[in-house]
Amino acid sequence: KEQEENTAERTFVAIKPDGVQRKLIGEIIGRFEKKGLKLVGCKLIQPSRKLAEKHYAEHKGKPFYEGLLDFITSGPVFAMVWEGKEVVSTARSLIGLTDPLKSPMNTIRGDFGICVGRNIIHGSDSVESGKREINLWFAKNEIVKSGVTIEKWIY
Ligand code: ABT
Ligand code: MG
Repeated sequence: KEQEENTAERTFVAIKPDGVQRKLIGEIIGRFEKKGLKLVGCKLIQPSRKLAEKHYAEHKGKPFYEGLLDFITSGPVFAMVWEGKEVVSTARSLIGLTDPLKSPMNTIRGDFGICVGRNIIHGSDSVESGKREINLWFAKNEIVKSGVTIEKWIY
């Protein structure tokens, strides 16, 4: 029971076209796994313009919006769902700040990025955004059920 409560939170994480092209998928999955988070869904997907528009709806009208859509649809994206205790904020900590140059070393963006418009990876910014984004990118049957594996070495 306690274990169910600890691991129930989920977040949507996506390695953007720059991260995929730079062969960072394995490195990034490794960092999330080593932290103790659990991968419950993943796929390589070329996002449609429509999916990108829905994903970045909050930025509609901003000066960088069209360029952002061009970028995110420019190549394959590695979409993932991760599960774990406070996984939304934990994932954001592993990812770092929006601007890779301001992001500390030992974060993904701090270690691998230079430019805010090529910041390698996305992570949901709240539990609510996480639910919305997981529903947007994944069908229900593409995510494994909670509690299928027991994480007794972590919780
Ligand atoms: P995402 O994980 O992509 O949502 O990034 P994050 O939440 O850290 O930052 P936000 B503010 O959501 O940025 C979304 C994308 O827009 C890009 N961007 C943002 C710019 O290019 N210029 C800007 O001035 C701002 C604020 C960065 C993010 N993605 N990329 N690529
Ligand atoms: Mg964001």
